[in-house]
Amino acid sequence: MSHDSSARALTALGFDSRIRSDFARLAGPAHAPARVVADHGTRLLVDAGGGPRPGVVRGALLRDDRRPAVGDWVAVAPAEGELTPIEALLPRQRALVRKAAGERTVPQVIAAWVDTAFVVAGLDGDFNPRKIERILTALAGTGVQPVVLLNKADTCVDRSAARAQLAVAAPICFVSGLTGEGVDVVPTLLGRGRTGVLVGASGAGKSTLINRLLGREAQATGAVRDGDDKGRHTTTARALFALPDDGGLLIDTPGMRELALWAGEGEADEAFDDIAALGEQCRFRDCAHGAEPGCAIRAAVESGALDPARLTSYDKLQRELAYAERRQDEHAARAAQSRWKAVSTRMRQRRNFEKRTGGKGW
Ligand SMILES: Nc1nc2c(ncn2[C@@H]2O[C@H](COP(=O)(O)OP(=O)(O)O)[C@@H](O)[C@H]2O)c(=O)[nH]1
Ligand SMILES: [Mg+2]
Ligand SMILES: [Zn+2]
Repeated sequence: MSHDSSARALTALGFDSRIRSDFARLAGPAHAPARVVADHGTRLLVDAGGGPRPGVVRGALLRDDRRPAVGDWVAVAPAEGELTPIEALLPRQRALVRKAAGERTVPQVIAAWVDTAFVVAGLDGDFNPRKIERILTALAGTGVQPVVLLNKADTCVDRSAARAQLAVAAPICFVSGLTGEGVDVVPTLLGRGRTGVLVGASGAGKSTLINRLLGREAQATGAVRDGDDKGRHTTTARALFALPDDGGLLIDTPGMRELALWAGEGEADEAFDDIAALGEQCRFRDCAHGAEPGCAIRAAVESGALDPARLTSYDKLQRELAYAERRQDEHAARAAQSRWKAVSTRMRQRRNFEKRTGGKGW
């Protein structure tokens, strides 16, 4: 591959002037910049502009808390046989992080260098507006732009009722990975070199959306797992895909229950895991642990199982977090509104362009 076409491929992968200067500062003369495009658990795939290659981490990157994640920019050495040595991690930006539930392990980076997080929720039996709101709260202040994709719109009879259940500032789009309806919002929002990530519960239809956008069965979906052709797909836990026609880059993730641990909430949960777990058992979901009947936290204090002083510091921390979230939310709401205006204009322009050119688009 020529130097030029490899440089073009890197730009399409999201390489920009900022990454270039970090790379120049941190890499050696034999290194090349590359992006981590898949994490198969034991093996990472990296792309230096010539397509995905198996990579192997070296030196300090062998430490758990230094392991590159999907989306990361790294410096790689010339390939040794099949394997490309990954020798430096460029300073990570806009990463989505979670902690393994209940354990004191290193935070797990879900995706790095993310511009837009598409929060996918299925409009079928499991539709849970509170869960969507929790994810959006966790995203506030990360610098990642949130967009809600209400998927399986083909199964939804009353869209305005579904929308009315969601009290969020982020743009809300109805899509169907099954029929393809509305899915062009993803490449329209991203565009060349920009990175999105699909997050949301397992079964929401993330992998179906990816496959629809790519026009091929790149990721295994729930339907295939139950089918009779098991093993046809190798499930890739996390992977970054280039959308056709410079539609940007999209990362698929497996479903996660632990999403509430992102961003600012993580600190409180770490020190007060036990109290948070008790709170889940209160009779009312919005229990303030005051005079409400069936409050599991107050019961624990009364039985002596929970030190009232710890409850007091937990309350204090919760109030501080809620305050910080409100401030971030106002900021996020304003940013989302102005960005959404720009996006609707771009979508309109693109539709008009396609009408004029007769292109079938997405
Ligand atoms: N009716 C309908 N079903 C869908 C749609 N998208 C996905 N599904 C189904 O939902 C299930 C889970 O999809 P999958 O993509 O594996 O979800 P993931 O766990 O979020 O990746 C599968 O059985 C899909 O066929 C959709 O737009 N409409
Ligand atoms: Mg999936
Ligand atoms: Zn309570």
